[in-house]
Amino acid sequence: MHMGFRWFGTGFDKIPLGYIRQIPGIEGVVTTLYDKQAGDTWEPERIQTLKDEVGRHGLKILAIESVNIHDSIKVGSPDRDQYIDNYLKTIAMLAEQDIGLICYNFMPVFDWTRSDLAKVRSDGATVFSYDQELIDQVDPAEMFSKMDGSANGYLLPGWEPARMARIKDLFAMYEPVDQEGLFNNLEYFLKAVIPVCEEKGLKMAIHPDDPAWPVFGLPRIASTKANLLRIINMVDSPANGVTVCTGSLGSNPENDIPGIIRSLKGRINFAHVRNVKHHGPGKFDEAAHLSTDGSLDMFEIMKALYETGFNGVVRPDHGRDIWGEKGMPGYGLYDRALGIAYLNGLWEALSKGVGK
Ligand code: DNO
Repeated sequence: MHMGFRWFGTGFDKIPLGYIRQIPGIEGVVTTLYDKQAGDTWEPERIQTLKDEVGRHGLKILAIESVNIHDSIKVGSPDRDQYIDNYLKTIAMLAEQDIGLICYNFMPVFDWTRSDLAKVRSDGATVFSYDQELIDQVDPAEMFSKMDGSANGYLLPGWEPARMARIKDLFAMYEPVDQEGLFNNLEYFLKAVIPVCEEKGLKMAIHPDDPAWPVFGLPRIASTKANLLRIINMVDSPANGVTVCTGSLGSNPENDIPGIIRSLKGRINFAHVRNVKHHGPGKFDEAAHLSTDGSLDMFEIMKALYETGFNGVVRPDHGRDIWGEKGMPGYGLYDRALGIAYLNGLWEALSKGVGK
């Protein structure tokens, strides 16, 4: 297991790399060129500068999260090949600098969605929360200002203002795309990209839908065990893998996460490990990583990873805002560092035979 911490880059993230370096057991960061738009080609100099900056702090780039996919690829428009071509160039340039993992998603219009970015808990911490009834009352076009207005001045991942400004056009663009259409467009993309990944020694890891069901009537294709198996079988290669995001998959209590991990054996290229607390259908709050703070059994999750021989990159995920920190919602330092300490503890116990 290689432990990482998501860091959005200088100018976007206020957590110093030197602080990240002090988290016990940390190996590197999961990062990106945050100013790049979906469809752009990444320049080698920019990648090199990022790598050098991270390296100066004794850290590695463990993964790129994300190289976002242009909507033309997701929709299957005639101009998609040009954007796939740009993606292939970016893959080649990342691989050239020994970066071996890309996390991406194939969600239409919205990446992750929440109804509240700062729900106050009984312990005084704030967390992300989701309530389908509240989401059903929101006009999708208002969604961006709602999210942006409670982001503490940060740019939220997956909520690029330039894209969100075109939200009505985006909805129109996805109008003809149903679930099967989206599956087909993903398959077309993977068939073009995975052979190049194999050649260059880089792995792809699709991120599950968050929450794990369709929102605003848009199709979603990465939210169940059956769908994830279908995706990895589209191109049967270790380079075509999954990001097991326990919080995203775990938003749906019907998803048995240890079972999903076992059935994806060998094809989990990245793990985001966090907890959620269910409050009934379509309703959940995020939680501290600890099992007893939420509804997921984190020991069983780590055990499934351990027993299936997982040796990939892991990162903690959204944390609570605690101890007065007003960071990027979900991405503060303190609670995610606590999450790492806990996950490392579980892993050490597993590697010493506890629970056998
Ligand atoms: C949200 C994240 C997502 C994730 C992308 C991967 O906090 O989990 O934005 O990074 O879906 O492409």
